[in-house]
Amino acid sequence: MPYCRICSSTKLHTFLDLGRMPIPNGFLTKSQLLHKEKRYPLKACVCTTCWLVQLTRVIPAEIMFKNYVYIPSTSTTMLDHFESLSIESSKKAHLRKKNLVVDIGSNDATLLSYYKKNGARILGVDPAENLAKKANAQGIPTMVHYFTKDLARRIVADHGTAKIITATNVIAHIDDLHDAVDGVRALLHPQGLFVIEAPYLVDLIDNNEFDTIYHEHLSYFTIHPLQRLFGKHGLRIIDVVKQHIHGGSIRVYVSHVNSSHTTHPRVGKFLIEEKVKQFHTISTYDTFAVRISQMKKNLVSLLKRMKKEGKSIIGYGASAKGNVLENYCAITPNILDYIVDSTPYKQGKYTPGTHIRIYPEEKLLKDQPDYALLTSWNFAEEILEKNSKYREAGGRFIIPISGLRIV
Ligand code: JHZ
Repeated sequence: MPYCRICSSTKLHTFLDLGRMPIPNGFLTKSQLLHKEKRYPLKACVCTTCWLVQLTRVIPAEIMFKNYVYIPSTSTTMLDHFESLSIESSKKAHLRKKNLVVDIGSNDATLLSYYKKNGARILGVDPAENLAKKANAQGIPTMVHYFTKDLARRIVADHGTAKIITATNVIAHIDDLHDAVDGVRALLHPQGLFVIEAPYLVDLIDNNEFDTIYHEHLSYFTIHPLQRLFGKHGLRIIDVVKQHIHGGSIRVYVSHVNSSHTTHPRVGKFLIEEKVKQFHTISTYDTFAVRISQMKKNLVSLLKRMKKEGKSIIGYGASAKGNVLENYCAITPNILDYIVDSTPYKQGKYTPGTHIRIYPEEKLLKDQPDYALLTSWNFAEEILEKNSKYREAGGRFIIPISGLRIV
């Protein structure tokens, strides 16, 4: 990436190299294990002009998103989260029945279904053919498409402007942010709200959540570069609300510059805090990289010691971030006997790069291994609670991120 995606500066400082890895959701069937997998460099840099953190290299989107295996709807945490997002945003945007809501990266339409329940007109946009097919079959109109300015104009011509546009965990996936934000501007009702959610870079760095850095996530946001981005396109951040989800995220509300929405004082507070916490200083990023390589050493030595003592270990959660952790730390079937995961699309397959077999969650209680490495650590509360029987019978979870610990 020779230029910053937001401000076009060439002043990019590379601070993290996680090595060469396959794409994070590139799960394999048994027969695909025989073929050589394609690996891509995974490096992060920071722009020292607008302080956007980004990957140094962009993998073509078609390789990653045409057929997508991640769905949010198998988690009750995600269902509750999306329901509360729909309630909060509807209130802020004064959403009325028959107003249009468009979700960019609508996945299996979980979020849109809450707006539909409340009488809004809804439209999903997602490039994943398999997920769009499922959503359309469930009565949620979904266009198989990337969100672009051209598409936004087509939607306006066919459906009118949108009172709410949502983009949860998708803005980080977009390479041409200027075109997409121009599209938002064209599609957004004069008093409408664009609502994005993305992992917050401050939490990512503070809690050493390096496994959120993977090929799908091209950018890692603080408010500062986002404000610069929206300002260039006649849009304004009116509020930022911290979210617990995915290790710490930001929900950012954006309106037209001239809308009647007032800007919440929280926005200014986020901007000040990011400066105070030295997110505009290169050493913050360099020291993060040093901590990550130490974390790797600590985790690998713990797992190796447990294996030496004859303990059985499995993985919990075939998440994309789990695949980053396993590839970076070379955690293979020599260490993890298998992984359990609730996603039907992943079960029966093997993890990219490390080739660990994935089974349904029930196998954990049946086999009662000594330890489960919680690679979906961002759902620790939900997963620990649902597996209380495993823990009562002596099973332990190893939580690798945000301070290595055993619970
Ligand atoms: P999870 C995804 O990343 C993909 P991933 C995407 N790129 C993105 O931006 C982030 O989310 C935010 C399983 N699980 O959400 C389901 C159980 O097995 O951390 C999932 O495979 N049992 C769009 O893949 C995985 O864990 C459970 O009880 O890193 C969680 O994946 C629960 C709650 C989850 O995201």
